[in-house]
Amino acid sequence: MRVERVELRTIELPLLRPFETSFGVERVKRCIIVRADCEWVSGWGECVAMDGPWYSEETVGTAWLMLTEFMVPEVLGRDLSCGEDVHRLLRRVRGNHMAKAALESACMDAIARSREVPLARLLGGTRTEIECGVSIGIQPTPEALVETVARELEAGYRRIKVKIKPGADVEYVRAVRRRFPDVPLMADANSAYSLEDAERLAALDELDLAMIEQPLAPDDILDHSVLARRIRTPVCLDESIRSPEDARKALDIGACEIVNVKSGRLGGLVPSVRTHEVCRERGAPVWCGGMLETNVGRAHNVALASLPGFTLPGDVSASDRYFEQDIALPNFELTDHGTIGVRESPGIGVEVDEQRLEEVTRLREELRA
Ligand code: OSB
Ligand code: MG
Repeated sequence: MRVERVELRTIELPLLRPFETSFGVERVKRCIIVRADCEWVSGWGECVAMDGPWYSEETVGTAWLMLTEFMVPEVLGRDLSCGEDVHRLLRRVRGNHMAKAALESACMDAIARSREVPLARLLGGTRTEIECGVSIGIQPTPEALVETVARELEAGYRRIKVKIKPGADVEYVRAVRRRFPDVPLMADANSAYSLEDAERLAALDELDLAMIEQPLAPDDILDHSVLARRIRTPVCLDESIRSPEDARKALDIGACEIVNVKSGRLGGLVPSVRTHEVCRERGAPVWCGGMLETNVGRAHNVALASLPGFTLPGDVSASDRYFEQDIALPNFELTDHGTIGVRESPGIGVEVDEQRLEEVTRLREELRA
């Protein structure tokens, strides 16, 4: 199946609620949507790079440049039959994983559609539904956080993750734990701490957290292995794990017990599946992270989370938490037992609403073979 045309769009979609992390507040979702036209089918992908280089080095602008100058030209006119083909064509490009993942996942959707199989099955997924958690942004007060958690539990989510930063950590999480003694709870620091804060982080030990996510710097797997020995809360790595090899090394030196798998960070679905395998071989659970995706990226996440090693509820939540009107349908909805059903239609299982996409498009470029 030959890639004949690739269309890139930058879109802007207002978020229903602002989302605050240790690195800043997001109010509008600005991202790149990739459409790969391959003979008789089209595939869709989403680039999770954010406006600024706060989560990783990549931004919407750098991803646009990498895609148009170096990545799309590599795949145009090429014949693709599996995900590895795309991965191989882009192997020469170093880094820029989010840009790479966007193009790779659009091609994967096209491949799955051309074979008339769900993407989940193409990836090796075995689940029919995935367990869902929520990621709650930093709130103005512990009381406001408790109220937000109560609302999400009411909506049916089974695991609560709260964002923390110095000044909004132990006291906030403790307030949640006091009100909900049994709820599966975790905290995500997005690299806001250093090893010198070990004592502060050890104060979380008594709160019975399922894990603490990415307390230290993205490039510091080593210090995480030291921290992991000083606190009782299990460590999960997000930003630090950029390849299956990173996961292997982090697990082998005891830097973490759990890995957050995000295809944007790992450079695509192919390396995500491999990372999942590496963790599975070592008995380490993985879960699927999220980056406030539209239904295009969300559909890819749901397919990925259907793999057998995704044994913990992830940050893949229902569509109605994010946008008033998404760019693709149908929306993902929570079942009465706190899960999302894995789509059974070919490809990612959502169709892009072209009119809505046009409304929210700010920039568009078309590249042909
Ligand atoms: O660290 O997991 C993170 C969103 C943007 C950047 C980083 C992260 C997140 C989330 C949001 O936690 C999860 C979601 O999509 O709901
Ligand atoms: Mg995280």
